[in-house]
Amino acid sequence: MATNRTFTMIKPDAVQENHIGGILSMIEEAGFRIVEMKKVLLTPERAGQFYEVHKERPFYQDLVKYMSSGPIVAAILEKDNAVADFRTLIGATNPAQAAEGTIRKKYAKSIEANAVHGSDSNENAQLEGEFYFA
Ligand code: YYY
Ligand code: MG
Repeated sequence: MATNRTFTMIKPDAVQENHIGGILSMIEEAGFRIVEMKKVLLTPERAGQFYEVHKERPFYQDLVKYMSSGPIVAAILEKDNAVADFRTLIGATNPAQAAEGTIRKKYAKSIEANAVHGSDSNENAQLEGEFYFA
């Protein structure tokens, strides 16, 4: 089951600019089923916990501030090969390097405000999903 699921967030800039619908359309058109979904405003503490793996990185403080700056949409997605296929669909972290047809190419504004999150492994997909939908 876990191998066929991934976890995503639509980040504050994309929510603020009314791109929830456009992004969910790209996700559904790519064959993902939305299993769970909710809109949430993270506290800085919760955002910090979510990105704890990055806490030694220079961008961590700014990332926590950004991710708690407005509501996000959290969702669990299902599809064969969900984790890898979703990383392909979202594109590179830095939108300047994101391929044509990817969500980040279309909607990301910067490396920080890059529109969407996608889990990087089956294990993290499980943990990240539980973080919001325990
Ligand atoms: O998995 P992904 O979101 O593509 O990138 P990560 O390397 O896991 O970084 C998480 C998050 O941190 C990224 O989506 C934006 C932000 N970030 C940043 O602001 N500046 C960087 N140089 C690298 C990442
Ligand atoms: Mg990552």
